[in-house]
Amino acid sequence: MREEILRHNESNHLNQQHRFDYLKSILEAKQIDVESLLEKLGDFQIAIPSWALGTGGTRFGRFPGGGEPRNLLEKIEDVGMLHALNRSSGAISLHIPWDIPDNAQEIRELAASFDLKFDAVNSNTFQDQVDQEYSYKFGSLQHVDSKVRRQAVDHNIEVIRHGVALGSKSLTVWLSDGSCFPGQLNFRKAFENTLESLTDIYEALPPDWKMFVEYKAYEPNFYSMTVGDWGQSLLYATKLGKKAFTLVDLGHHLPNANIEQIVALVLMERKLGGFHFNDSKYGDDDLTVGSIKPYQLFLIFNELVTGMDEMGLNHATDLGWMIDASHNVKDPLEDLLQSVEAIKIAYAQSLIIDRTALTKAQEENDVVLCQEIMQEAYRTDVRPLVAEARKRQGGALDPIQLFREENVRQQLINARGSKVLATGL
Ligand SMILES: [Mn+2]
Repeated sequence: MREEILRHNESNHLNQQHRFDYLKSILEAKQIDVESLLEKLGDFQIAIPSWALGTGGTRFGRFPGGGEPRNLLEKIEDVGMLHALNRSSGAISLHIPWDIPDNAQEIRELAASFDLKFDAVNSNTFQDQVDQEYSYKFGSLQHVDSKVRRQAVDHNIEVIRHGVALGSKSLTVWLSDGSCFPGQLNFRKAFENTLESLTDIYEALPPDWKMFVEYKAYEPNFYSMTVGDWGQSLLYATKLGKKAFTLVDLGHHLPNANIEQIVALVLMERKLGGFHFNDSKYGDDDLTVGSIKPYQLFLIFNELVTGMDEMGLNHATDLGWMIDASHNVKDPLEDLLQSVEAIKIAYAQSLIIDRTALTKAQEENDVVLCQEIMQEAYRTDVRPLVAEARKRQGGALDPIQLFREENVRQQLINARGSKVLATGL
């Protein structure tokens, strides 16, 4: 891909130069250090989930597009290709048991050859696997039967073992546990069982690992979820200890929730561990990041950047950044390129907010000026800046254009076939 990228960048050079020079002059007039922005953008990496590389589906159907990765090796190749194009997807997040690394050494070497790291490993107790003894129909870590809870705990510990073999440093636990009807569940017992099970898993974590407790408001359970919102997640994370954190998935809130405020407060408590990026119109739609509510994404990044700066945290390394999206009408690889781009744009916009002026306007209760300052940053077209950072890291100025110019999808179909199905959602 190296030569193709150079050729592509050469042919897009003039257009990029005009746009970048124009933006640079605007930013420099505001005393913004453009070189420092480019450096931060270059460092910022977003992990790709192994389950988003195939076409997603709904309970009504799935319409695969062909050339999907048939195994973990091919999934790593796909993420490697994305990372070569955008130099911003330098990690992969695995879901066990959908992607069990049979030969960890081989998998690690392949990933390293693409300059990829292993982000959080994800456990799965929301489905029954063919060889498992007890069913998760009525929950896993919360279950009334201790034998079911033990099985779910053991699975999580096995996932940690796979993660250790790959060099991962975190475990994400998302539970579908809850209840569908009033009266079905004793809420306090379900919480206590879950906490006890999570404690068993927590104790199996290596010292330098983090545990992310992901919450979700509803689905698959529709009356109650045992980790239903940020408050419950924070409660578990606080009781578990300093290696446990809340994970925010943008699609896991009730409609119109003020996610940026949740992010600000959980971060303030030093309990924000990571992010699952996606976008939604109605619920857990898992749509492309930034496709529906880009302003909300920008407001979230505003809280992340200002909070992390005040706490002395490193934007690129101190929180886990991951995409969690999947749907059925786009080429999954093009979709992931769009999602990563949307995240970087929101991040770049949040870096150019005039914070001194905003703080002053807040202290003077100048509501109009506060909005002006926020929207001045949001309405600045930072795409040439993001592209410049990508080019300097060796990526393509326009990754999607190059993906199409090189007929990558057709090449994948030729190599893998048109009727293959990736494991996952
Ligand atoms: Mn998620």
